[in-house]
Amino acid sequence: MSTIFSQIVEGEIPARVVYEDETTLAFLDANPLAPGHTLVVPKDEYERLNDIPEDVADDLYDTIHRLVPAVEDAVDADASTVAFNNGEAAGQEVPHVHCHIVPRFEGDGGGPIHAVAG
Ligand code: IU
Repeated sequence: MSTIFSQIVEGEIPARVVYEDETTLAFLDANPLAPGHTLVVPKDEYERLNDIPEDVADDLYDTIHRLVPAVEDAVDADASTVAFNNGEAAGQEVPHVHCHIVPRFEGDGGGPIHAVAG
């Protein structure tokens, strides 16, 4: 059975896609912790970070690297929390690697967003 994020990749479930290339997709989180909260995923399904082959990991990092400033600019954020919940005990709910880009604002009181979760 494919993950909900694979279904988004396949266009079977709607999402607000903000970036797409051959190997990665980025879309707005359905339950944002802040305006502009974005998830970046590899299009192929891997459960944990270390399941990802190196070439795909490189592509994923490139997309994150490109999107962090774009997301911050889009919502005029001061900074961002960029995080993976890697494994169930760490709060990973969807077993398909995803990077959270959570815009942060001076004085938002969110601390480091311990356990990034909706
Ligand atoms: P986590 O790191 O696995 O806990 O994060 C899962 C995220 O996926 C969480 O922020 C949810 O709001 C988000 N999400 C989503 O954007 N769309 C969905 O259909 C589902 C979860 I299910």
